[in-house]
Amino acid sequence: MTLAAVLFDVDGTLADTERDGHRIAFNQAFEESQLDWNWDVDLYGVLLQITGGKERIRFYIENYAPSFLNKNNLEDWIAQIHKIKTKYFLNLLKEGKIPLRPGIKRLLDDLRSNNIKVAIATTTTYENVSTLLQCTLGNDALEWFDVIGAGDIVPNKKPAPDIYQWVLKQLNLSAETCIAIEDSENGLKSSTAAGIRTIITISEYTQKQDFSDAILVLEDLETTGKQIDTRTISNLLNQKQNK
Ligand code: XBP
Ligand code: MG
Repeated sequence: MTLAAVLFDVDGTLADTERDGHRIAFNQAFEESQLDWNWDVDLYGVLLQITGGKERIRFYIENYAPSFLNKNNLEDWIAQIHKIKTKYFLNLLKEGKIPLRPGIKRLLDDLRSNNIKVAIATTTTYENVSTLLQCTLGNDALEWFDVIGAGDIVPNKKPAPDIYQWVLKQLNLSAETCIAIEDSENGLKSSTAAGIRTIITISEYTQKQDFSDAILVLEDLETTGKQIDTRTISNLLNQKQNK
Protein backbone atom coordinates (compact mmCIF):
# COMPACT_ATOMS: atom_id res chain seq x y z
CA MET A 1 0.00 0.00 0.00
CA THR A 2 1.51 3.37 -0.97
CA LEU A 3 1.36 6.15 1.60
CA ALA A 4 -0.80 8.93 0.17
CA ALA A 5 -1.13 11.43 3.04
CA VAL A 6 -0.26 12.17 6.66
CA LEU A 7 -2.96 13.85 8.72
CA PHE A 8 -1.67 15.95 11.63
CA ASP A 9 -3.52 16.82 14.81
CA VAL A 10 -2.62 20.31 16.13
CA ASP A 11 -2.85 20.82 19.88
CA GLY A 12 -0.29 18.66 21.61
CA THR A 13 1.00 17.30 18.28
CA LEU A 14 2.23 20.17 16.10
CA ALA A 15 2.93 22.19 19.26
CA ASP A 16 2.49 21.90 23.03
CA THR A 17 -0.29 24.49 23.05
CA GLU A 18 -2.35 23.55 26.08
CA ARG A 19 -0.69 24.28 29.46
CA ASP A 20 1.09 27.53 28.54
CA GLY A 21 -1.17 28.49 25.62
CA HIS A 22 -4.88 27.73 25.62
CA ARG A 23 -5.02 27.48 29.45
CA ILE A 24 -3.47 30.94 29.88
CA ALA A 25 -5.77 32.38 27.22
CA PHE A 26 -8.85 30.93 28.93
CA ASN A 27 -7.80 32.53 32.24
CA GLN A 28 -7.16 35.88 30.54
CA ALA A 29 -10.63 35.70 28.96
CA PHE A 30 -12.23 34.90 32.32
CA GLU A 31 -10.47 37.93 33.86
CA GLU A 32 -11.61 40.23 31.02
CA SER A 33 -15.13 38.84 31.50
CA GLN A 34 -14.87 39.65 35.23
CA LEU A 35 -15.22 36.00 36.24
CA ASP A 36 -13.29 34.65 39.24
CA TRP A 37 -12.68 31.38 37.40
CA ASN A 38 -9.10 30.13 37.31
CA TRP A 39 -8.11 26.98 35.46
CA ASP A 40 -4.83 25.92 37.13
CA VAL A 41 -2.55 23.30 35.56
CA ASP A 42 -4.15 20.35 37.37
CA LEU A 43 -7.77 21.40 36.82
CA TYR A 44 -7.05 22.06 33.14
CA GLY A 45 -5.74 18.49 32.86
CA VAL A 46 -9.16 17.30 34.07
CA LEU A 47 -11.05 19.63 31.73
CA LEU A 48 -9.03 18.50 28.71
CA GLN A 49 -11.12 15.32 28.63
CA ILE A 50 -13.62 17.56 26.84
CA THR A 51 -12.45 18.64 23.39
CA GLY A 52 -13.45 22.02 22.03
CA GLY A 53 -13.01 25.25 23.98
CA LYS A 54 -16.72 26.14 24.03
CA GLU A 55 -17.66 22.60 25.07
CA ARG A 56 -14.95 22.74 27.77
CA ILE A 57 -16.35 25.98 29.22
CA ARG A 58 -19.85 24.45 29.34
CA PHE A 59 -18.45 21.31 31.05
CA TYR A 60 -16.75 23.55 33.62
CA ILE A 61 -20.02 25.41 34.29
CA GLU A 62 -21.98 22.16 34.65
CA ASN A 63 -19.46 20.68 37.07
CA TYR A 64 -17.82 23.61 38.87
CA ALA A 65 -20.06 26.70 38.43
CA PRO A 66 -23.65 25.38 38.02
CA SER A 67 -25.24 28.68 39.08
CA PHE A 68 -24.37 29.99 35.59
CA LEU A 69 -26.61 27.34 33.99
CA ASN A 70 -29.58 29.66 34.63
CA LYS A 71 -28.00 32.45 32.58
CA ASN A 72 -30.09 33.68 29.62
CA ASN A 73 -28.59 32.88 26.19
CA LEU A 74 -25.93 30.73 27.89
CA GLU A 75 -24.57 29.33 24.60
CA ASP A 76 -24.13 32.83 23.14
CA TRP A 77 -22.41 33.97 26.33
CA ILE A 78 -20.04 30.98 26.22
CA ALA A 79 -19.28 31.70 22.54
CA GLN A 80 -18.51 35.31 23.45
CA ILE A 81 -16.05 34.25 26.18
CA HIS A 82 -14.49 31.77 23.76
CA LYS A 83 -14.04 34.55 21.17
CA ILE A 84 -12.16 36.61 23.79
CA LYS A 85 -10.07 33.54 24.67
CA THR A 86 -9.14 33.02 21.02
CA LYS A 87 -7.99 36.66 20.83
CA TYR A 88 -5.59 36.03 23.73
CA PHE A 89 -4.41 32.71 22.27
CA LEU A 90 -3.61 34.39 18.94
CA ASN A 91 -1.60 37.01 20.85
CA LEU A 92 0.49 34.25 22.48
CA LEU A 93 1.14 32.75 19.05
CA LYS A 94 2.11 36.12 17.57
CA GLU A 95 4.47 36.75 20.51
CA GLY A 96 6.29 33.54 19.53
CA LYS A 97 5.39 31.93 22.85
CA ILE A 98 4.33 28.57 21.31
CA PRO A 99 7.00 26.80 19.19
CA LEU A 100 6.53 23.65 17.12
CA ARG A 101 7.39 20.33 18.75
CA PRO A 102 10.69 18.59 17.83
CA GLY A 103 10.83 17.09 14.35
CA ILE A 104 7.58 18.59 13.03
CA LYS A 105 9.19 20.94 10.48
CA ARG A 106 11.69 18.28 9.38
CA LEU A 107 8.91 15.72 8.85
CA LEU A 108 6.73 18.19 6.95
CA ASP A 109 9.68 19.08 4.66
CA ASP A 110 10.50 15.39 4.12
CA LEU A 111 6.88 14.42 3.31
CA ARG A 112 6.48 17.31 0.88
CA SER A 113 9.80 16.56 -0.86
CA ASN A 114 8.49 13.00 -1.35
CA ASN A 115 5.19 14.33 -2.75
CA ILE A 116 3.17 12.94 0.16
CA LYS A 117 0.09 15.07 0.89
CA VAL A 118 -0.14 16.66 4.33
CA ALA A 119 -3.37 17.71 6.05
CA ILE A 120 -4.67 18.96 9.40
CA ALA A 121 -7.48 17.41 11.47
CA THR A 122 -8.05 19.38 14.65
CA THR A 123 -10.69 20.42 17.17
CA THR A 124 -9.34 23.95 17.58
CA THR A 125 -10.39 26.86 15.38
CA TYR A 126 -9.12 27.43 11.85
CA GLU A 127 -7.81 30.83 12.91
CA ASN A 128 -5.67 29.23 15.63
CA VAL A 129 -4.25 26.74 13.12
CA SER A 130 -3.48 29.27 10.39
CA THR A 131 -1.83 31.65 12.86
CA LEU A 132 0.24 28.84 14.45
CA LEU A 133 1.46 27.71 11.02
CA GLN A 134 2.26 31.24 9.83
CA CYS A 135 4.02 32.22 13.08
CA THR A 136 6.17 29.07 13.15
CA LEU A 137 6.67 28.14 9.48
CA GLY A 138 6.18 31.41 7.60
CA ASN A 139 3.40 33.04 5.60
CA ASP A 140 3.32 30.47 2.80
CA ALA A 141 2.95 27.52 5.20
CA LEU A 142 -0.82 27.31 4.73
CA GLU A 143 -0.24 26.32 1.09
CA TRP A 144 1.78 23.27 2.21
CA PHE A 145 -1.42 21.62 3.46
CA ASP A 146 -3.80 20.04 0.96
CA VAL A 147 -6.67 20.21 3.49
CA ILE A 148 -7.14 21.93 6.86
CA GLY A 149 -10.05 20.47 8.84
CA ALA A 150 -10.66 22.52 12.01
CA GLY A 151 -13.14 23.21 14.78
CA ASP A 152 -16.84 23.62 14.07
CA ILE A 153 -16.60 22.45 10.43
CA VAL A 154 -18.06 19.16 11.68
CA PRO A 155 -20.97 18.63 14.11
CA ASN A 156 -19.17 16.22 16.47
CA LYS A 157 -15.66 16.89 17.80
CA LYS A 158 -13.05 14.26 18.75
CA PRO A 159 -13.29 11.46 19.92
CA ALA A 160 -15.97 11.29 17.23
CA PRO A 161 -14.41 10.45 13.81
CA ASP A 162 -16.13 13.35 12.03
CA ILE A 163 -13.12 15.59 11.50
CA TYR A 164 -10.93 12.80 10.13
CA GLN A 165 -13.77 11.57 7.88
CA TRP A 166 -14.27 15.14 6.62
CA VAL A 167 -10.54 15.54 5.83
CA LEU A 168 -10.39 12.15 4.04
CA LYS A 169 -13.40 13.20 1.94
CA GLN A 170 -11.79 16.51 1.02
CA LEU A 171 -8.55 14.67 0.14
CA ASN A 172 -10.56 12.08 -1.80
CA LEU A 173 -8.40 9.39 -0.22
CA SER A 174 -9.22 6.13 1.57
CA ALA A 175 -8.20 5.73 5.22
CA GLU A 176 -6.00 2.74 4.32
CA THR A 177 -3.57 4.94 2.40
CA CYS A 178 -3.12 7.48 5.19
CA ILE A 179 -1.43 7.82 8.59
CA ALA A 180 -2.54 10.15 11.38
CA ILE A 181 -0.27 11.71 14.00
CA GLU A 182 -1.96 12.48 17.31
CA ASP A 183 -1.12 13.17 20.99
CA SER A 184 -4.23 12.18 22.95
CA GLU A 185 -6.62 9.31 23.62
CA ASN A 186 -9.52 11.41 22.29
CA GLY A 187 -7.57 12.03 19.11
CA LEU A 188 -6.57 8.39 18.74
CA LYS A 189 -10.20 7.28 19.18
CA SER A 190 -11.23 9.77 16.47
CA SER A 191 -8.62 8.78 13.87
CA THR A 192 -8.97 5.05 14.61
CA ALA A 193 -12.77 5.23 14.28
CA ALA A 194 -12.18 6.81 10.87
CA GLY A 195 -10.05 3.76 9.97
CA ILE A 196 -6.71 5.60 9.97
CA ARG A 197 -3.58 3.99 11.45
CA THR A 198 -2.16 6.40 13.99
CA ILE A 199 1.22 7.35 15.43
CA ILE A 200 1.14 8.92 18.91
CA THR A 201 3.61 11.55 20.13
CA ILE A 202 2.78 11.82 23.82
CA SER A 203 2.32 15.38 25.13
CA GLU A 204 2.55 16.94 28.59
CA TYR A 205 -1.09 16.19 29.49
CA THR A 206 -1.40 12.75 27.86
CA GLN A 207 1.44 10.81 29.53
CA LYS A 208 -0.91 8.36 31.28
CA GLN A 209 -3.51 7.85 28.55
CA ASP A 210 -4.35 4.58 26.75
CA PHE A 211 -2.64 4.34 23.35
CA SER A 212 -3.04 0.57 22.83
CA ASP A 213 -4.72 1.15 19.45
CA ALA A 214 -1.79 3.20 18.10
CA ILE A 215 0.64 1.64 15.61
CA LEU A 216 3.57 3.46 17.27
CA VAL A 217 3.90 5.49 20.49
CA LEU A 218 6.77 7.98 20.84
CA GLU A 219 7.79 10.75 23.22
CA ASP A 220 8.21 12.91 20.08
CA LEU A 221 9.34 12.73 16.46
CA GLU A 222 12.99 13.42 17.11
CA THR A 223 14.70 13.25 20.47
CA THR A 224 13.87 9.60 21.04
CA GLY A 225 16.60 8.70 18.56
CA LYS A 226 14.09 7.20 16.12
CA GLN A 227 13.81 9.84 13.41
CA ILE A 228 10.36 9.52 11.89
CA ASP A 229 10.39 10.30 8.16
CA THR A 230 8.52 9.36 4.98
CA ARG A 231 10.31 6.02 4.75
CA THR A 232 9.58 4.93 8.33
CA ILE A 233 5.93 5.98 8.03
CA SER A 234 5.50 4.14 4.71
CA ASN A 235 7.05 1.00 6.23
CA LEU A 236 4.71 1.27 9.21
CA LEU A 237 1.69 1.53 6.94
CA ASN A 238 2.70 -1.67 5.14
CA GLN A 239 3.75 -3.55 8.29
CA LYS A 240 0.35 -2.98 9.87
CA GLN A 241 -1.37 -3.62 6.51
CA ASN A 242 -0.20 -7.23 6.69
CA LYS A 243 -1.52 -7.78 10.20
C1 XBP B 1 -7.45 20.20 21.19
C2 XBP B 1 -8.73 20.75 21.69
C3 XBP B 1 -9.01 22.21 21.49
C4 XBP B 1 -8.03 23.06 22.29
C5 XBP B 1 -8.56 24.45 22.54
O1 XBP B 1 -7.61 20.08 19.82
O2 XBP B 1 -9.53 20.01 22.21
O3 XBP B 1 -10.32 22.45 21.97
O4 XBP B 1 -7.84 22.47 23.58
O5 XBP B 1 -8.85 25.07 21.31
P1 XBP B 1 -6.72 19.03 18.93
P2 XBP B 1 -10.27 25.81 21.10
O6 XBP B 1 -5.87 18.19 19.87
O7 XBP B 1 -7.76 18.20 18.19
O8 XBP B 1 -5.88 19.89 18.04
O9 XBP B 1 -10.52 26.62 22.34
O10 XBP B 1 -10.08 26.62 19.86
O11 XBP B 1 -11.24 24.68 20.93
MG1 MG C 1 -4.30 17.00 20.25
